[in-house]
Amino acid sequence: MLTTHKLQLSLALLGLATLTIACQQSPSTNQVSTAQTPSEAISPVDQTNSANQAGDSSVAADKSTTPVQFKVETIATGLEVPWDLEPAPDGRIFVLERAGRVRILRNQQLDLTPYPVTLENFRARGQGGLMDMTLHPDYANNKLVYLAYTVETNGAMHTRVARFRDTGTGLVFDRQIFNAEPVDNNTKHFGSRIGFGSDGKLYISLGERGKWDLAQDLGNLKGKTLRLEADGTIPVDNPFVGRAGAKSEVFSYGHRNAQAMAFQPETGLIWQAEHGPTGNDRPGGGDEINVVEAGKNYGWPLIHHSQTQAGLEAPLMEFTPATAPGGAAFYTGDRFPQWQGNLFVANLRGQSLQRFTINGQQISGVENLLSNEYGRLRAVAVADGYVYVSTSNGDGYGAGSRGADTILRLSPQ
Ligand SMILES: [Ca+2]
Repeated sequence: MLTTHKLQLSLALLGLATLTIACQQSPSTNQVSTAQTPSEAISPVDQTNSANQAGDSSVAADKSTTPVQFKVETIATGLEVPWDLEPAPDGRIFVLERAGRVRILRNQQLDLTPYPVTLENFRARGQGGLMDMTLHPDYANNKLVYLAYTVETNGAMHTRVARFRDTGTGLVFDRQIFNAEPVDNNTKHFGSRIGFGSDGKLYISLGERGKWDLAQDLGNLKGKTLRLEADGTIPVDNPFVGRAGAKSEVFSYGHRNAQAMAFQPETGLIWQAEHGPTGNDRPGGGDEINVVEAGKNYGWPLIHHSQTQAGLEAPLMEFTPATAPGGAAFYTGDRFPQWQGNLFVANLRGQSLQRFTINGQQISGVENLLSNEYGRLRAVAVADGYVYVSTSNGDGYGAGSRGADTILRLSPQ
């Protein structure tokens, strides 16, 4: 059931969004947008059943939920399912296309020639492909980057994370970091977001590959968040180290398919958004936002949507019908002071960029941006105070053809 003040929160934001649309000036650039009325109902979880839901401030007192006017520019076109946007400290942004290409965006221009990289045994098939990149915490000095992608051996696929060195003219293989074995012969629920936490450890989100019960099996890596050292070895302080029958790589479990992960700068908390069931496995919807913590069980498939059960973590917020979150990033920068510290989540089926205000470990407000204007949205990144978003209309679920995808940039109006 909905708690009263969360319901009021959603209604308050609906009102703000409507007001903003009414006040919006005519576009001064090629494409302009501002807050849109949420296209889908948002179903906050029952706060009475979650220890993490106390102490929300009222939306009316939270100025950060006020919609901000911004313009949207299309800065790159002709892309093939750009799954990740990874900003580098030198101002470049790496663009990963699912088909296996790394591209460079610099000075708002996409290099015509892909950035050379060789991915051994790489295969883009089903939901797999080249999925994510993250930079080593000391990238500025060691130029090491990590790629997550799917490989195929004997007809079976799995997720690999490998490390490369950025030479300035391409990426050169350094070493394999992780292989999500055993392999599986289906082509779905790879998860495959990667990133370094504030503790310097490498976190990997792995989907359950469509085999629900694996998410609860600590002896299997699927349906988990994993935690590794930068060289791929297993940290001795991982939560299940030494437990009989458990994989030591596991950090959290009970995940269906988390394709969005972001590290909160001020707190180091790991935020994930994951896909809920499609209707084939459980009733459709129930996409989740969670703060992922060591040793915790996020419930799939034992609980889903806003269900609760002792010992299992219910989501901070869930979305029915499905929004299908594809990427997430925290805002830091000077161009949108009102967005400082907000969490952005790009949605595929939801065709929106959601902006969440956060109070402690709670979501205190949500605003839907870009709703139904650009189709499916996959990756979101923040660089130099701008917000970058990629579309994913050519991914087989959208209406776009191969090569139909774009990168958008949000800047102050
Ligand atoms: Ca990335």
